[in-house]
Formats: sequence, C-alpha cells, structure tokens
Amino acid sequence: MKIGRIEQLLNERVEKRYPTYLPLIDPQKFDMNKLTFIKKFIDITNSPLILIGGSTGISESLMDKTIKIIKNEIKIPIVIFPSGVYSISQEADAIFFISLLNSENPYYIIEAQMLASPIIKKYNIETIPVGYLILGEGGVAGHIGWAKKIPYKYAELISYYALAAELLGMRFVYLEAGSGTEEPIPEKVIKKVREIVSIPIIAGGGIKDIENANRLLKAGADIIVMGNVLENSYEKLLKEIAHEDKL
Ligand code: 1GP
Repeated sequence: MKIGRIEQLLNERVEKRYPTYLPLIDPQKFDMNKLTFIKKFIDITNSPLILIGGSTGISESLMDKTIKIIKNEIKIPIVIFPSGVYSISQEADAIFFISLLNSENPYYIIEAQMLASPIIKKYNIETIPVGYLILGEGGVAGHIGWAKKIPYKYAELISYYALAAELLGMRFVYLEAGSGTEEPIPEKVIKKVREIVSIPIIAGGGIKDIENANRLLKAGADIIVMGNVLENSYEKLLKEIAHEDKL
C-alpha cells in the first residue's frame, strides 16, 4: 500500500530526529477562543499537523463542523484521531487508522475498523496504520475501549505488544496513558519499547509540560500528543515552549 503525503511528512521528521509535538483538539470541548493559542503552539513547536478527536460526544457532523472552522484559521493538515466510526469526516486530510491492540473487546481491535473501511474509501482519506495501546490507568478511552489493564511495571510485556504491532505491519505504535491522566507514560516504558521496535513511537496522555514531553522524546518517543494542557494551563505551557532551546 502506498504511503500517503502526511505519513511521509511524519516519517521525514522521525528520520531527522526532529521532535514532533502534535496538538490534539477535542471537538466536544472546542472553543474558538483557544485557536489563537493553538496557532502559537503550532508556530513555536513547528507542528506538522493537528489531531482531532475525543472519546465522548463525537458525531460526524460535529467533526465536519469543527474541522471546517479550524481549516479556515490554520493551514496545516488535520488528522482524525478516531474513537469510533462516527469520528470519520470527509473534511479531514488523514486518519490514524488505529486498532486498540490490548482491548478485551474485538470491536475495538477489528470490528469498528471493518465498519469504517468503506466510509474511508468513499471519502478517499489517507490512512495511517497505528497500533494503539492504552496503558496504566487508561482514562476514559481505556474504559470505553475495554482496555486490558497492563501496569507500567510490566514494561517488557508492553514492549511485546508494540513489537507485535510492528510485525503485523502497523507503521506507528501509540502508547496512550489516557487523556488527562495523573501518570503519563513513564520513561522506562518508552525505553523498553524503543529497544525492541523500529517503527516510530507516539506517546500521549497526561503530558502537562514541555519538560515531560522532552523527557519522553529523550527516552525514545518520536511524537508527543498534547490535548488537555492546550485547553487548560496554556499560558504556562507557552512560556515553557518559548524557552525551549531545542525547538
Ligand atoms: C489522549 O494522548 C492524548 O488521547 C492526549 O492526552 O489530553 O492528557 O494531553 P491529554
């Protein structure tokens, strides 16, 4: 299968070891007033794209509406981070085509994807295959997705799930701690996964400052997703980013 334009963009950055911070916008919590800050965040961090998605309150019409508003204001690609079939919007440029590999419910491993596939084909959206693992406390996404709990102390076991994703042909692995969680993915888990996989590692969930993000990048993550912090304590975050030499 041909690798699409947006995936190539991500791959180029990964190859150059260029740190990638992706802003995640939750349509349910979206507020026009936050766009100025999100724009600044994108400028300063040189984010290549915006992720859009949320665990609850999502419909295709809400996705369409929110993406249209963002596209009018910010001219970078918009990539869906889906929570279900209802997350697919023809307004988006690409979709993280995720399979929740540690779900106890086959719906989240392959059934939702099966239902989504004809819609994605019809809308002609670029798909980026991502093995998704919800770890630790897991947050709302973990609850909804029937994620089988894997404590962080089983870092080796986690790394085998990630390796299985790679061997199955998935081109990214996403280590998710759950949106807004108190305990983001620990560095030791990222390190263990980095030791064993060669595909890019995406990390997200509960990352509240750039220091934390950079520790995870240093441990071996390639892409950091930040959602909640952009909705809440953004002024402090902006200052931290502005002082970050690496960017
Ligand atoms: C959630 O990984 C993302 O799916 C981002 O989490 O909202 O806590 O940044 P936060």
